[in-house]
Amino acid sequence: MQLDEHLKTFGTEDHLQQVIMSCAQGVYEIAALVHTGAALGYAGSQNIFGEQQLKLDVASNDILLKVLGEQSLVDYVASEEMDDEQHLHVSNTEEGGAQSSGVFSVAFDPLDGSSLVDVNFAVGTIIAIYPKGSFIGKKPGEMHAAVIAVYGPRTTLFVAVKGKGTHQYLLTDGGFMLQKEALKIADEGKYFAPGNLRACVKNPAYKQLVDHWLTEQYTLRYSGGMVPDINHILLKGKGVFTYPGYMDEPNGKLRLLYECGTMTFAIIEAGGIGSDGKMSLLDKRVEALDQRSPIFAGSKKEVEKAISFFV
Ligand code: P6P
Repeated sequence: MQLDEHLKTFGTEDHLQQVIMSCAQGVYEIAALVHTGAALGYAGSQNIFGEQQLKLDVASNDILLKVLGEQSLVDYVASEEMDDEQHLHVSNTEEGGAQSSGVFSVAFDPLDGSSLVDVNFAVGTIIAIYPKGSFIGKKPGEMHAAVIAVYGPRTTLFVAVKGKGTHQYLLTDGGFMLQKEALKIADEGKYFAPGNLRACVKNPAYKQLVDHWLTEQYTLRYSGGMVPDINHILLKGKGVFTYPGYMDEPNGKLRLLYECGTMTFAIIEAGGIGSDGKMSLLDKRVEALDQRSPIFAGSKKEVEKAISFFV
């Protein structure tokens, strides 16, 4: 079943479906870039985090800005590769104000883990569809949907719609076709994806947690790409992904708006949980576009167990 047909089967609102399909078009074009080796090398610029941008980062960002810019339904856009959010389709009102036709605001990490492309590891695109308006002050729990692409041996797409579950689609010659409907994450499962192991040196709680996983003979599944690592949990239906803070970065490396909130939304729609160690990431308010957050996400009991080492 085609993506657009499947979205209709669970009553996806028409305007939301249109934006999801625009995101899917963007993913289709980014996949072509990633898989054909176009746009390799450095762009000669830095993003808001001071990270050197790859030509692939900039090209992927431009693709999403294009497909979303063509959508009159999009109000604000924000990207990990841009310094600030952009207000689209703004027209001046007779009273001298500004208004937009947009209905949704869309935040994205156009190519998460892009530095892994040159070693041919899987990477991904993370897209969050929020209600209209600025992202500042919003919470990931307000999202309408998440669209998450995995560029690996195959290109696959997760679409999670609020209250309607998380579903996987495979890019075929005939477009995105339903592969797995209503993914389910069990409460327990012995896979672990331990990000930022460097923190073990100064954070004994993390060292004890890793020792627990080793003692209990958990299976390590960590690639350094958040999207493929969480893809593994979603498709195997169990496991835990962690990226805690550390001394000089108490909130860790991953961004609430562009990565942690969106990935958690898809995990929760599949029956898992996602926390910063103290609260659900869906309830964590976006105070700044570049806000970072620790993340513990996946099987409910595995996440709770992991967090228990830090209290
Ligand atoms: P580390 C990729 O650069 C990324 O943003 C996430 O996709 C991934 O989970 C994390 O960083 C990996 O970080 O410190 O293990 O390189």
